[in-house]
Amino acid sequence: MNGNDNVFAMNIEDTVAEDNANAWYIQLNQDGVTLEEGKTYRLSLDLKSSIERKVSYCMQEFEGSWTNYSNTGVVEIGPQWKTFTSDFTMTSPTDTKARFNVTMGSVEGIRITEKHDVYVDNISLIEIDGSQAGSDDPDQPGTTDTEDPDQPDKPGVEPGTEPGNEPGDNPGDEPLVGPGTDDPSVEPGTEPGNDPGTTDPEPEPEPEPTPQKPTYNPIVNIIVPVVKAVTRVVKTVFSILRRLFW
Ligand SMILES: [Ca+2]
Repeated sequence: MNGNDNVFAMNIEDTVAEDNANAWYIQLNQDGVTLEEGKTYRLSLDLKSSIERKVSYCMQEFEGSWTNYSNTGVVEIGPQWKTFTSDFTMTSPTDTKARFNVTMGSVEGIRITEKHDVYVDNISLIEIDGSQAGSDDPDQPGTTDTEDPDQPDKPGVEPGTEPGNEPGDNPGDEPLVGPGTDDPSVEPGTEPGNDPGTTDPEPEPEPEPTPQKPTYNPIVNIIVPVVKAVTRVVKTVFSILRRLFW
């Protein structure tokens, strides 16, 4: 792991897992985020990777059903920065310990053994007026990505085509932080996803977002600098992986 220019950078040698359920082996997490029922939020972050690969990100329930609150999922990234922005309405009961995550393991079960770097920057979550949400269709919360205008040579991902945007038919509805592994050698307590007793691999289908009455609350920054707070967590996870697999 090495960072520069206040960018989170993760050096990955092997994503280890052979299945998507253990894609969380490599993950950037921020816990303790409050999402209030009925409010609409705009989640945004910048991602790139030294190789073409897939990662996923979302705001989700911590443990329980691992509900994917933001309806976001897998995105394709590469050497050029991409900005991903998704508006979503919190349709579940207010959660004061929601988790933001960027999942960098074997997303979609694709194991990567090529050494590479994943970079994350400018993570933000703000409350917005529901009428400002990026999609007119409440069934399809908008997820868009924006290329760096200085480097426009990379093909984009069409908004709405990423898995995870449509509830009900894709892995985005699966817990992106898996209920974990049956491998008893993974230390309990260091990664909450590995407790087999607390999770259900088949979470409840998410209720469809409902249009919200416009609210006029000021925009509130909820996540400010995530990177420093989570670096230690990722280091811990990574050190566990190293002990287990190298
Ligand atoms: Ca930064």
